[in-house]
Amino acid sequence: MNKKELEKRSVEYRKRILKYIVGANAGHTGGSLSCIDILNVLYNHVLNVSPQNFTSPDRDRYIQSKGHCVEALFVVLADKGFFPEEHLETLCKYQSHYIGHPTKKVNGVEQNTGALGHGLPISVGNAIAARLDKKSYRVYTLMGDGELPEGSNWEAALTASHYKLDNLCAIVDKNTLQITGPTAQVCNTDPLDEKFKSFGWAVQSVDGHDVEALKNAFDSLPFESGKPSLIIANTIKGKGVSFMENSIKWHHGVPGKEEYELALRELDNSMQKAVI
Ligand SMILES: Cc1ncc(C[n+]2csc(CCOP(=O)(O)OP(=O)(O)O)c2C)c(N)n1
Repeated sequence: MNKKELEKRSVEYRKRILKYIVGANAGHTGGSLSCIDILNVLYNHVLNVSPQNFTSPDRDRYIQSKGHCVEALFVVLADKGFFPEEHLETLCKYQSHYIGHPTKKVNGVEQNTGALGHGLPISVGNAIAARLDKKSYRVYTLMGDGELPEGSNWEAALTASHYKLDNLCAIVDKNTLQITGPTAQVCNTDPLDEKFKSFGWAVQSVDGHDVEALKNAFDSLPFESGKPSLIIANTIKGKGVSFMENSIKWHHGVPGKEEYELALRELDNSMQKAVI
């Protein structure tokens, strides 16, 4: 997909994220809107994953460690044909498999996540398995910057460089806010690039809403032979809806009727800009 097509797709995904969060009256709005451009580029440009090859041992693995932003993942999986989009009308309803965190009961979900700090360790295991099985698939995991204080991430980061896992790519959706406040105030992880480099990783920072920059970063993997790669995606929590941007309230805020209509109007306006 070219830049314009990806940008239009992102706007469409943002509208659907809001639609299903409003329908469920629950969800992680801000963090889903911050990571959706990353998921868009992953699923429409990078990953060798489809409903047809999902049981193949050769498929790429995508593990969404920031599992609370499952709405972004579900919307993209539906778009890629893993399940009919109408299924999302059952999001968070009694007995639905479409719950508030990824579960393998949903087609296309690689791992159950949601307890933060698990995606990177599981991804390291998958990347080691690829080596042992002599497979060329890549493993990708998406983390939040507020997730990084979990100690398991740093054990995994050490292990990844120890085993020279250059088939592993972690992406940090660095929207600088977490659940209770700015990440820098809750538990500062900056300077993130220096920390990961000192753990033996190769690091690139990009604008996480610039689909072209994301494509270029993913296309140049591994950043260094013999090292795991980290993409620091600088993003805005709530991106695309002005009154949701950079606001803690929207970590798991659900828009009311008027807010939803206003958000859709804004997104429709940005769709027109994306078309030109
Ligand atoms: C082990 C664990 N501790 C606490 C939580 C509760 N929790 C849910 S979201 C969140 C903040 C995560 O922040 P970040 O990773 O930056 O997410 P984003 O801002 O991208 O939504 C927390 C602490 C959790 N899901 N798992």
